[in-house]
Amino acid sequence: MTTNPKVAIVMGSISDKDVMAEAGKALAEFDISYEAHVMSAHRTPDRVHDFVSAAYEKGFRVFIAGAGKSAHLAGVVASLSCLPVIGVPMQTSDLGGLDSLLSTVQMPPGIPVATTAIGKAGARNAGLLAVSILAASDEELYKKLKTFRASMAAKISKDDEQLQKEDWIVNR
Ligand code: RP5
Repeated sequence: MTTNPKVAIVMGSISDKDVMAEAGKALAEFDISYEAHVMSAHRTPDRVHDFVSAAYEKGFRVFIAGAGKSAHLAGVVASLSCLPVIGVPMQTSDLGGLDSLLSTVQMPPGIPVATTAIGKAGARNAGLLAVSILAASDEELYKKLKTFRASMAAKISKDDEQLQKEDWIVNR
């Protein structure tokens, strides 16, 4: 946790912590400060209301909201703030996360939530999307993001080179 956080990561339960940590890690790779809190749309609606209503004035610019099952957290956050909201659907034991995904993604017109993939991949992408949103008005950050993408592409090229050297069944 650092000073002047730009991103607020909220999660519906402490059981979401390990997944949502991926969002925090992605932000940390770009030196983006963030705060993370547990608050539930269903169990602590007042806490969600109070935190989200005060967020813009405190300097937050993006929300990342992760929740599972009837996952209303991202939608409720979006209903309370005009800041961009990225929703991360949690994997669940009963329906595999399809429940969380549909609850998060199917927002009615007017109140958008940018929904990522289910689970850890989605949480990482939520962090990276928050970086993109902030980078749109921050040239330094934009350059960092381009360098990050270029290094990912370079790794793919290197992996392909390596694959060609291997005696692998597809290449026979
Ligand atoms: C949601 O219900 C949380 O986001 C969590 O993913 C799910 C289960 O919560 P716990 O029963 O583990 O607290 O509100």
